[in-house]
Amino acid sequence: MRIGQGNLKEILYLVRGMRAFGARRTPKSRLRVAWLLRALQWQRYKTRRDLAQTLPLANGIVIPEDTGYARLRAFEPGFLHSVVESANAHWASFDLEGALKERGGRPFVAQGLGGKLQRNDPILKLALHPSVVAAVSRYIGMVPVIENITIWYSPNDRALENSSQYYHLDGQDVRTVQLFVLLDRVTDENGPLLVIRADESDALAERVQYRKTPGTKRLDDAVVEAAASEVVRFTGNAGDVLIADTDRCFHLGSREGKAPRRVLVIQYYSPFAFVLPHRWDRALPLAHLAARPEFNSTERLVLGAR
Ligand SMILES: O=C(O)CCC(=O)C(=O)O
Repeated sequence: MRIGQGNLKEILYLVRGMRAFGARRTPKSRLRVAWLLRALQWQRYKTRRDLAQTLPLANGIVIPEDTGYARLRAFEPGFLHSVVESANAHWASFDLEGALKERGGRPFVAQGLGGKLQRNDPILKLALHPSVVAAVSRYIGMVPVIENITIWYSPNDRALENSSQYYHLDGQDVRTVQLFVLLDRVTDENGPLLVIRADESDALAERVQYRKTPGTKRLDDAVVEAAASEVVRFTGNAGDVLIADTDRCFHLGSREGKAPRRVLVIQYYSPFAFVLPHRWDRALPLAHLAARPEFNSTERLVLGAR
């Protein structure tokens, strides 16, 4: 058998590890690799999976399997106000000018909060809220880890080729749940996040054999929108919350507009995500908190304990 250049490249990814290899596969193939990654750490997977089943769903917070997203209206406005206030206080210490200069090819800059949050910070209270953790755990199929908590600032000042301004899947795992909190009012002029429901995205990803490689990861608007019954636009007021699976739902955001946008993003996925190392506890920015006595055992797993 002749090994073509494309196959050779994939073999090299396999040599780098199952996770790097799995990240580049088509949807069904990714699921198979994901299962293998879970099987290789079976006991750790089983602990998280079994615990997920016992966490009670509450406050009507649930991520539907078919849409893969939900607007979250369960929380008291006062609580969400304190989340926005805390984000604004963190933002005040951010060197925006410096970050914009180092922006590279990204349509937004991000302030990582992972290393800065304390137990009593409303942002961490939201991230670890039992009803959020239960809903994300049930949807992902195990107690997840928090990848990071960040504030995104999108200047929306230009179109950037081959960027997240075009429809894509994140491809970090087989399911990644992002909880977005608007920090300012967002209209169609602020480059809002656009999301396609999961079942329609699944069908499209399968049809086009979607792969997260540089040449194939962005899809034309026309192709995606022809396959969708609706395009959900995450516009609204400061404190509005959307929760969405960006590994399953095609999405885009930060398109060129008339005004910037700031969003707080809490991102959850399994510790077996393709983008994490085998020792995820050494890589996750909130994992250092997992040793603190003020967190319970479920919270420690979410923070990144092994
Ligand atoms: O809202 C945006 O700017 C795009 C977000 C995005 O691509 C993502 O969450 O992966």
